[in-house]
Amino acid sequence: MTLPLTAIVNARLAGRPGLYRVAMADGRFTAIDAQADSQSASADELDAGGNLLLSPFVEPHIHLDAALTAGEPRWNQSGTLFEGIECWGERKAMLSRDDVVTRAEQTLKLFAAHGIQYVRTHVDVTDPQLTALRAMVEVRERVREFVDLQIVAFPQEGILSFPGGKELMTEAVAIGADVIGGIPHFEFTRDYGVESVKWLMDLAERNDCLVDVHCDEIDDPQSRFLEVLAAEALSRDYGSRVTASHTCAMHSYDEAYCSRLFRLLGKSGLNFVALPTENLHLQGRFDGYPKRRGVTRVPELLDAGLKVCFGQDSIRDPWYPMGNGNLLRTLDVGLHACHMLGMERIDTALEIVTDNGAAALNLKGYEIAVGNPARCMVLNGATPYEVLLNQSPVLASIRDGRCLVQREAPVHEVAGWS
Ligand code: 17E
Ligand code: FE2
Repeated sequence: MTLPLTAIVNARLAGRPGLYRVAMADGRFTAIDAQADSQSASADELDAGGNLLLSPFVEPHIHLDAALTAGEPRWNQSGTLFEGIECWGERKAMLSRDDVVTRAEQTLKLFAAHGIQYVRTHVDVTDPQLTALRAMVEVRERVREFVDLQIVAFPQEGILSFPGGKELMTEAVAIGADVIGGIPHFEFTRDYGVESVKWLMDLAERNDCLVDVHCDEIDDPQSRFLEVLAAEALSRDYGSRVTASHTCAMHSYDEAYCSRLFRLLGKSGLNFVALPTENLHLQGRFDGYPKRRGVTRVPELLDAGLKVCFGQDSIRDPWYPMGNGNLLRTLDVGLHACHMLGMERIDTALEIVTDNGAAALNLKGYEIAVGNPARCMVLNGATPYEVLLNQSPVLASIRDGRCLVQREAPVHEVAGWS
């Protein structure tokens, strides 16, 4: 472990002109002062070099139980969600505690190296042994020094459509899941889907848990479980604690339906997670040309005042063979897929992978502010635009006053080319 820092100097803060000195002690921020000029850093200070200092990245949606299993026991040939679920069913039968702990920790280490300090993982609980869920509860403790981990009880094969589904969800909460999940679009019938959403909201309320539902991850414009989730959240006054993940079908809804839906969404105050790399890959698979992108209506949701964050969803698993832990890659893809390269969108783009993720996870004390835990990262660039252009891994990640990651900015010299 590195020695604690006393300050970060020459930092740029989002939306504020000039350079700042951010002081810390005992793992918390103690002062944030504007600097008149650039300063040199002493041995226990970090020089941000005029780059952006932000709160850490938040990964709001990853399946750590399946991470790093791509190709085991076979590759997903069709690239559909459904073949992914079949491949995973075969791999799931081979899970052990050590297997899950090893792969989850390898993945979290990769995330931490990219400035992520908060992670929400979905863990499949349609397993009578709950092997992965039990292992993940252990992992949550083992990694505490490096990342905060939230665990979602995720019923991959359904709550009503899987034998003992309700009992397994209930047991997962008793074992230590933080968040209640669901998958209404994959239940056998529309009625099961509706009932599953009501049932999981009851479970969440009873146990004072957050909610994060895989909702309408399908190119079927008739998949309308988001309205059910939003109405349930509204009537229970639970909206800020509820997240709708994927909502791909919204890409295929017609405008008249969306205009009614958005009225409800605005009232409910739900959080949204879009998974652009994953859903570009999985959706549109039943289309000829033109092929749908399958990414939810991100700019429209943001303009309606709702919080949307981006997650990676998968890292080398039965659904998606790629992924490197760098949320800036996911952000870049998402901004392209959603027509969000206008300068106003670029200026606020980093909020999607920081503040909006923190809202979905209901994080407290996340901001860089006096009294909060001294957690932050230095990005390679003085502005969001520069950060997006550079596409470089974070230059530093600081957690509770200690430097977890520090690296040089990549150089772009070409030998002999002056
Ligand atoms: N399971 C699911 O239902 N959808 C996904 N995108 C992944 C797992 C990765
Ligand atoms: Fe997912």
